Amino acid sequence: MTKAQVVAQLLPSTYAPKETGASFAPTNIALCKYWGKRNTELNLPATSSLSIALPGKGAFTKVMLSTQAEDTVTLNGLSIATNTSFYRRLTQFIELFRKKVMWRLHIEIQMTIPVAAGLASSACGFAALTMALNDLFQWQLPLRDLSILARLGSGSAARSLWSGFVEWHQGEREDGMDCYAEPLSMQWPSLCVGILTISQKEKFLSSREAMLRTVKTSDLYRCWPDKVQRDLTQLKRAIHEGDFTTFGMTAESNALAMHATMLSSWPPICYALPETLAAMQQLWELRQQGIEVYFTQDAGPNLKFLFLEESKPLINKQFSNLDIIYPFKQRVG
Ligand code: 2P0
Repeated sequence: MTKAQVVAQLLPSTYAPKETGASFAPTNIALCKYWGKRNTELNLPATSSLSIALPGKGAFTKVMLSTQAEDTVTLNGLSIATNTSFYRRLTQFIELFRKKVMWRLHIEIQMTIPVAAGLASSACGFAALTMALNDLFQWQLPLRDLSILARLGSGSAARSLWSGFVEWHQGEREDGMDCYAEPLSMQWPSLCVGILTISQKEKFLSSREAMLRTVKTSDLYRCWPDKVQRDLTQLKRAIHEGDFTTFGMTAESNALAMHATMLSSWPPICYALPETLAAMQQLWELRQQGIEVYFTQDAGPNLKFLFLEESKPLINKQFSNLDIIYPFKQRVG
């Protein structure tokens, strides 16, 4: 099954562009991670996952028909060269939807987060692009179908179409038609996410490569699918009951287990920097003092803290440079 075959199943048989399409997609932080694929062509994950969207942090994307000989892309106002992997990844995705050769596009992306520093820039990037294309080509597809299309660009993009908690179902079908995300209805207004930026440098190894290597070489990876299943159930129960201790503990343990599978890969993969470990130690000390704060970490050295509003003053005292976000109180775009 190819991407083009999936696209053909979902899109209307004929469609035509209007002048401009635009959309915003928030970035998402996984509380139960996606790590490993059952199908690399369609980005079908080995397990389900669960995330939280970060309002105000993400991608604003505009797509326009262009008269240029090839597609053009700008990122935060700067033109992207055609020989970069960023350009190639985007235009390969666009190619899936181009009915007529003369439909050349100009794509303008404004990111409010650093690109490729483990803050899920590809997730919000491909989600915003998919929704902007839906607007441009007037497909009028439901979000569930757009989630499937966004996944073809980047797995975690399947989760970036909504605010709040989002679950991405692993599905079983070979064509991935049952592998989409959907939002959970539960809200948690006092929940805070604090971003501790340790480095904004581009990661040394892409998530895509790192996942492949982990699945191929890590002995610990065999335990991962069972761990995810348990964590997912536990997280959903904790969200439902407002049980912050179980929520934080499960998210932190899930992230640490994912990084353990990477450390046990060969060659080993370690996204943490010395400052990452120092911050973890500092956070664990705070917890020993009775302050409920947990962390999660993605494919980069930065940490995302999870805590409730009531703990904010004490946490801010120790970590004065935290960028604090209220996922359920702020406007999405
Ligand atoms: C996640 N990450 O669940 C996990 C946790 C990074 C660590 O999804 O190959 O950029 O495009 O499907 O989506 C990053 O992986 O990988 C990711 P592809 P993607 O958020």
